[in-house]
Amino acid sequence: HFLENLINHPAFISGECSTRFIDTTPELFHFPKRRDRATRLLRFVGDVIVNGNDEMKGRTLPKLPLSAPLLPATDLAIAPPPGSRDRLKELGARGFAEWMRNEERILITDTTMRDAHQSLFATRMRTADMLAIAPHYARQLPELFSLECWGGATFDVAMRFLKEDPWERLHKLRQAAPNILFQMLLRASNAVGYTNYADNVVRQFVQQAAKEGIDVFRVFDSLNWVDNMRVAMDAVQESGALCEAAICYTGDIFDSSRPKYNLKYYVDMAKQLEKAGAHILGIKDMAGVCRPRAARALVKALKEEVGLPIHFHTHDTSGGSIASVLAMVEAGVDAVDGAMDSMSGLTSQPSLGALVAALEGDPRSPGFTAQKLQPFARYWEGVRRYYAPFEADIRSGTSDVYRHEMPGGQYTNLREQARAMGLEHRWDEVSQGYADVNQLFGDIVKVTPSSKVVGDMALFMVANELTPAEVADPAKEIAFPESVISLFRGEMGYPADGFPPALQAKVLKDRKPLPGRAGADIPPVDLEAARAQAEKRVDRHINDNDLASYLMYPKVFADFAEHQRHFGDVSLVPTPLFFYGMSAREEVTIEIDPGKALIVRLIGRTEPDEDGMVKLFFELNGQPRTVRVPKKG
Ligand code: 3PY
Ligand code: ZN
Repeated sequence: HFLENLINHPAFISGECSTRFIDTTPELFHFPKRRDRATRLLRFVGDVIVNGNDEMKGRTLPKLPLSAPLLPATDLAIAPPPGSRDRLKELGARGFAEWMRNEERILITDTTMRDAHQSLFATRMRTADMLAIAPHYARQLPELFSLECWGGATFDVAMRFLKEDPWERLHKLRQAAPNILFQMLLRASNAVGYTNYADNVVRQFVQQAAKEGIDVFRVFDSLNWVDNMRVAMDAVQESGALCEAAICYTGDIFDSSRPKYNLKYYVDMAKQLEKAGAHILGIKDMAGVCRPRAARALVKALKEEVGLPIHFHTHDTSGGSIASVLAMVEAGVDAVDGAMDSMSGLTSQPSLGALVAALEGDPRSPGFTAQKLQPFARYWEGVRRYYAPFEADIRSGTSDVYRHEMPGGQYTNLREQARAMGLEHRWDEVSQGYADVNQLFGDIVKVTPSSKVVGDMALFMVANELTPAEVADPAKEIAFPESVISLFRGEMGYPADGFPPALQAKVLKDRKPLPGRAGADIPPVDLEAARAQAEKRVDRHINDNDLASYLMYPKVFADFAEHQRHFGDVSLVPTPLFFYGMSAREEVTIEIDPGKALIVRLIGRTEPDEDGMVKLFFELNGQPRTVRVPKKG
């Protein structure tokens, strides 16, 4: 390697090197690192070949080999034209919001890289598949309002299951698409986790996310408690990014049997959010239960009562969401979410192609044609095939969602949880349990993390054959799941009308509920002490992004760091290889840096020896390489 580096060095070739050349040219010694990277990645590939990817255990594999998704035809040599992000830089957050309000075009968010895959295949989409198409978005779709590509469940799933760094994803996407606003979903005081964090942890997280390139933070609270949103909202406003504060839509404003979720409830909340400094008002219909008539009435009332631009988010679980989106567009909503056709429908967002086609020739048309989206839909269709084993077996929309109100982003995850507990065949009972638990809990807003608690309790009831009456019965002893105790203790905040006191007393036993906001109770974290602790735990330097990951998920982060140390940056491995390995004589390219590739060919393998080790024979860029992998189980 040294000789190779030396004879290829331009100074050596041109004869310009002195006797000190070797001492003063450190790059000649760069080979060990690269070799190490290759070794670690080959170790990972070998492990997948011999043991399979852990993530595939118990799943049905697709028919292999899978063909590569077709990218749009784009001249990537041309610089991206100015887009929404340039406008934000020019106008600032308030000016941008004003521009949104005055814009006649409907503004479009594409959720494909976040909510769509969270809702369709348990958040498993990998960075490599997003990164490949990002520069095409930048050049062909600069009219988009935003790309929702971060936050929600993507943060922990990236580290936990995909073994990749969510911050690296953001960083690389940002470089690839510098002109379109990037949007994330932030669970207010729960940040990207499942319970309230200390206020300074939430602030540190927002700061880092804004620094790494998030421009729009959609902030919501899982119980619609505005007091629990202020810390996050203030931090977003301080960062200079757009603060989109969302009301979570539940129930039906016309259902007189559930008067607490009436029009006044939402208008009051919107006014509080406006007062708290929001730049944009989000309507977050996480389950997809906002019907067209309600959509129209809601936007009309909000437009009359609040001065903010309004951004509508929904899910197509019922199959009827496009009607609600169009009703909102007619009623004057400013921005809406959708997903590229092949990533839309079912529990995901409504189809962007259908929406844009519906508005062709309309004064509110978004400024591009549905046809322009087709190459993107085709690419995502190919990508989606990679993830087939994670899809829920649902063939159609279901208007049953109006009964259970399960968020689209939770649906596939809850089915995953049910599967892991051996309860997938009892899914009907789980979904009925979900509706029952909601009533037991006092008819609450259900969105992460409150929805996760409702889901945990539903699974718990099905697994333990418990009826709602038994759960409510003070005489029946029940060891409630931890998350239920935490919810009733107020660790995720409180609904406006509190929890039902009798059940709260039963769940908490002799524990006391928190007197107010959890964040006011949790002492600030000493960030430098946490960094030192994390450094000790993972035995390497911890930067501010790593620190944010550690503060959110200490164990998940530590396990991920360990995986990284052993196997390197596996986000570089193409998705079929990552999940399904490779067969003998197959050749795969792993691009480890732009323009720098490892060409890996599997030549053959041995049976496990007496120590259970399998030898794999590869060709790496034409050179023979042997990897020894322990056969598990
Ligand atoms: C999340 O918080 O991850 C959601 O998608 C909520 O809808
Ligand atoms: Zn959603």
